[in-house]
Amino acid sequence: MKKYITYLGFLLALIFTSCKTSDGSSEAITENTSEENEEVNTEFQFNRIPEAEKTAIENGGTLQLLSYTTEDAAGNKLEKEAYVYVPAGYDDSEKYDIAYVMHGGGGDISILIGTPENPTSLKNAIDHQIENGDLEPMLLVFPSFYPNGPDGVGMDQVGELTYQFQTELKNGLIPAVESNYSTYANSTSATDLAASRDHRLFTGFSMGSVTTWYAFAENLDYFKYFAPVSGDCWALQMMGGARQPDETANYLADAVEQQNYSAEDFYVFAVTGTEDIAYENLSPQIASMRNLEVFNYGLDREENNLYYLEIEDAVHTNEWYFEYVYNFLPFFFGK
Ligand code: FER
Repeated sequence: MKKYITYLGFLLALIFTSCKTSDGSSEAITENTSEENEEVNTEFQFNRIPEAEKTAIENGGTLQLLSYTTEDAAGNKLEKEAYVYVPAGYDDSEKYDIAYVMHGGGGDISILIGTPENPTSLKNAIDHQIENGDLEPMLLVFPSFYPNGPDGVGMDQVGELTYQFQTELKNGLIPAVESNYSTYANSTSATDLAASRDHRLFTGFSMGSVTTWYAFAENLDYFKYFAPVSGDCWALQMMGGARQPDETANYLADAVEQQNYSAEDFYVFAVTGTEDIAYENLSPQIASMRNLEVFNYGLDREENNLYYLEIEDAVHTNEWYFEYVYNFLPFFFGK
């Protein structure tokens, strides 16, 4: 009988610890994994952006418009722009971590970060995190995969544009940004960009997440970190994460090998909400990835290379993306 009660208690404790709080945040769960009762965090500690951190600080970072010339896949010349978030106190003699951040379908270079006159709450929150010391001063780049804006571009073309963007990213955008701003790249040669990949993140929301999976498959030599949010990999087909999860996972695993990298050379932090329209597309893909040897699930950045954060009740909006960015930037580039 006593044994039975102990077992029941254990079950109840299990159920209790897996409950999520109703405000969408989740509590860290610790479990005993070894004889020595070593505590291992198995769940990410997610924090909402405090309201006070959505408002502007004095002397925060600046948004600078960068113009660059590049080529599309057919070799046609493109004149493009991106916003660059430059942290307060930026000093050309220092080296900065850098994130490339891609908007979703219909978006543009200001939809996520705003403009110098009208910054978004994401821009303000990043200013606060750097001012508070939660985040090292870093650069963030906000480009667009649209060559000439979103007008008249259909869904079928958008997928193709997120793929084509990989050429521009490597040959046009990264060299333009990193020859103007001081990063860990000593020059914008392919060798120096690859040598500094530990200091570079690609992230995006929705179609920006589709772009992020392509960056993983095509530009792993320039990026170690990836945060695909609320969007699956479309390399095999549109919504491939839902329609061909195993094949999509295999494609990503093969891409690691084909680019001459291995399990310890990347970390993918995927996020979505349980009420997000992309939840049904991303979840099966991540589940299939977890079955493959190259992907090691967990939060230890030394031991693991894949994590999937699912936020209870969160939906498919830029505002939820801001909440996720606020959480994973310190995970990668915190003090
Ligand atoms: C997804 C990936 C991208 C998804 C939607 C999108 C529904 C893009 C939508 C849009 O830009 O309108 O997995 O799931």
